[in-house]
Order: sequence, then C-alpha cells, then structure tokens
Amino acid sequence: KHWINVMSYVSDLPVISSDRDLSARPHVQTQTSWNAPIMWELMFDNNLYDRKHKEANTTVALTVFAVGRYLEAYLKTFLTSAEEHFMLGLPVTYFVFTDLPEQVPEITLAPQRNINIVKVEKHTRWQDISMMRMKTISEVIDTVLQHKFTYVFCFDVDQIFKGRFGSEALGESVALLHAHYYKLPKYRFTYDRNPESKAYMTEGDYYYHAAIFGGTCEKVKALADYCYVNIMEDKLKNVEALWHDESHLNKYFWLNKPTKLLSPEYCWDESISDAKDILVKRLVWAPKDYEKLRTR
Ligand code: 2GW
Ligand code: MN
Repeated sequence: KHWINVMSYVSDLPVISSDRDLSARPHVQTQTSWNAPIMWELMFDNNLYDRKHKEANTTVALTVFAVGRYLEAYLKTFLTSAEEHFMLGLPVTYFVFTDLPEQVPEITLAPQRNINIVKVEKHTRWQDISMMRMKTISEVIDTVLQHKFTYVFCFDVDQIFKGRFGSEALGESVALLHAHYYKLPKYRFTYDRNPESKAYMTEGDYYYHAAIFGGTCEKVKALADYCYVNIMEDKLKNVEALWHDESHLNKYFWLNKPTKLLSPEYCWDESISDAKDILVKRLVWAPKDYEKLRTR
C-alpha cells in the first residue's frame, strides 16, 4: 500500500511497465485478450529492441520459396528490399527454396548476412506448392536451423519491404493480422467451414495471414508439423481446406495462441483504400499478374 502512495507521488515520471506502450495507438487494438502485444508503430522503441537482441546475440533465419515463375517474378525484389529493411544490425541468413537454383539472382549482402539456396521439387498443383512449404520448413528446422538460429521467419515471396521490419517483430510465436480482415467482424473471416477438413473451425480470435509467420525454431516447427500433418490427413480424405495452408495456420493459432501479433503495417495491401491506421508500410504486397503466373 505504501508502494502505491510512493508511485502516485512520482506519477509525473513516465511509467515504464514494459518495453511497449499500449496506449500509443488509441484507435487500434494493441493487445489480445490473452495479453499478447499487437505491434503497431509508435508502441515501441526500436533501439531498445535492437540493443536487447544484439546483447543476446540473436540470430535470424528467413525462409522463402520461389518455385517456377515466381522466381523470376518476385525473388530479386524481395531479397534486395529485405537487405534494406529486414532485421538490420542482426545476423540474418536467407534460405531460398526453389526448383531453379541456378536462376537465383546474385544479391550483394551486407556483412553478417548470408544466403543458402536449397533445391526443392516443383509440385504440379499450385495449391501443393503453397501447402507443401510446411513440410520443407519443418525439415529444414530439424536438420539445420534449430542449432544455429534463435528465430525463424517464413515469408511469401510476392511482397516488397518498404520500411523497418526490425527486431521488435521477433517473439516466441508470431502471427500476422491479415490486412483485409483486421477491421471486419468475425463472421466475415474466411476460416475453413467444412467439417470434413482438419482445418474446420467455428470460432476464432483473428484472421491471420500465412504470408508471414515466425518464432523460435521450436514453435515454428510445431506449427509447420501441425499444418503438414493435417494437410496430409485431408488429402487422404480427398478434401482441401478453403485457403490451403492458411486455413490450417489459422486453426493452429486458435488452438496455440501466438505470443505476439504483427499489425497489418507489417504486410499491407496498397489496393486497400482506407489506410488511416497504417503509419508505416513495412512490407507491401507485390502487384500480382494472375494471368501470367497462374495459367500453365
Ligand atoms: C501460387 C499460386 C498460384 C500459382 C503459383 C503459385 C506459386 C507459389 C508458385 O508458382 N511458386 C511459388 O514459389 N509459390 C510460393 O507460395 C511463393 O513463395 C508464394 O508467395 C507462396 C504462396 O503463394 P501466393 O503468394 O501466390 O499465394 P497468396 O498470396 O494468395 O497467399 C496466401 O494464401 C496461400 C494459400 O492459398 C498461402 O497460405 C500464402 O501464405 C498466403 O499469403
Ligand atoms: Mn502471397
């Protein structure tokens, strides 16, 4: 009780209760019901996070898939923009998975940054190209990443870094709010609604975007294994979840709450006209040419 009095006496001092300020963004939700922060610009001090992670010798792996035409269409811009904005100041290793290793462009990397190119097979169906990433991610964590990296972040390739995507985004289990759904009522969320699929769910917290997920090697492996096993169980029954791996990811994060959420500032679609909440575009969707990319 005495402590409370002392605290109110010194209340002109800023109250630093944590490394983030949940009141900095009054018009958006900055914390989940299970007390995970939702990271919005102005809530945090970049330098504090950077210092903490440098002291801790944090290392980061980034996985990205560029199979078939997606290599030519997106990979170079993805990597060069990541060199400008992704986890600057920390050791980062890119893991590029592709069926065309010899066509991966040469990128000049800053010190302490590396790239590994891993050959994968090209699945015939695009749904499988997307879904089977979960199997590859699980395998590479098991065989390589878990011994060398504190965190692993998995990205779609069809996006471009435009602003700081820094160490504040690191956490044990990190999910991304989908730009198109973060303001919509829950009934509009496009979860899988087919009881035959393992991704089936009737309620959830948010609609997460599978374009970015991350966390410790252990947590990301658990996510990838969960999604992969359920994707395969669906295949045995000849069903496929509405949004493929994304549906399974949403189910996983409903059952296993993420410890940190990234706001849509971390993956914005510039075709959305109402961008009032978006103070920094850290990453944006690359323009899609479905005609060219999805027909074969
Ligand atoms: C995907 C769809 C149609 C034709 C081709 C591809 C394709 C995807 C490809 O030919 N080569 C390839 O490397 N990919 C990889 O899969 C690439 O990394 C790409 O970013 C990722 C997901 O495909 P994408 O970006 O076209 O799908 P989106 O942007 O509609 O993604 C959301 O939904 C997907 C499931 O349908 C995934 O969950 C994805 O993570 C979500 O962002
Ligand atoms: Mn994508």
